[in-house]
Amino acid sequence: MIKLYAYPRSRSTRVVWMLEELGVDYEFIKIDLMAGEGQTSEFKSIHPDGKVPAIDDDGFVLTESAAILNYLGDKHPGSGLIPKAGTPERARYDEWSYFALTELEQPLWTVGKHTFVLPEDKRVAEMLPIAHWEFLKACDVLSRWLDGKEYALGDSFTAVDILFAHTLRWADAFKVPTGSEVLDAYRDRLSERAAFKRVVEKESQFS
Ligand SMILES: N[C@@H](CCC(=O)N[C@@H](CS)C(=O)NCC(=O)O)C(=O)O
Repeated sequence: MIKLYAYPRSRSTRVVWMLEELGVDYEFIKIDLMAGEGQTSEFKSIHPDGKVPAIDDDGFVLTESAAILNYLGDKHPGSGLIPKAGTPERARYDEWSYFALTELEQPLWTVGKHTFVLPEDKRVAEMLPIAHWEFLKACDVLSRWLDGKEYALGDSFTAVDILFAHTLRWADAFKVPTGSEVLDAYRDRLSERAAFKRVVEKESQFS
């Protein structure tokens, strides 16, 4: 069974969501980041940077949330959660996945880090206006792409929707507006999925 090293409402939520969409059995192993469990030498032998998520699939250890989604999707090609490699659909999937991580998540995480994540003496308040501006710029691009679409790649839900919806839910939790009714409706629509409700239930058991 896949072991998932996770902490509720962190980037490991993306992997919980993927596993719930796939209907794959997994063991949720809580790494209490707030209690410093990420920094033990035991956990660092799994994730060298002491972060979540990480998975152990029968001895194969993998980190980085998006890479884990791709690995799981490729392992279950019948799920349709990731387009087949070597197709234009996969290229489009990759394009928007990289956008999610580098254009959308990055400025939002900068806001998070310099508002509540980093120790107070490492926070730089002057970075916040530019990070907000960059996030809104990325939201505008995504909003125009999603307008009129049910999902990021069109008619069917894929793992890139997990990256987007999770990031947009973080924005909501961080009280950072997207400036887009399209994005807010998309986030709320995806949060209604049965698999996501199971994610909330699972994480509540470990909160
Ligand atoms: N790029 C990594 C980022 C992982 C990451 O930063 N995880 C956070 C939780 S959301 C973490 O474990 N932080 C603990 C720490 O920085 O010590 C991914 O997407 O998996």
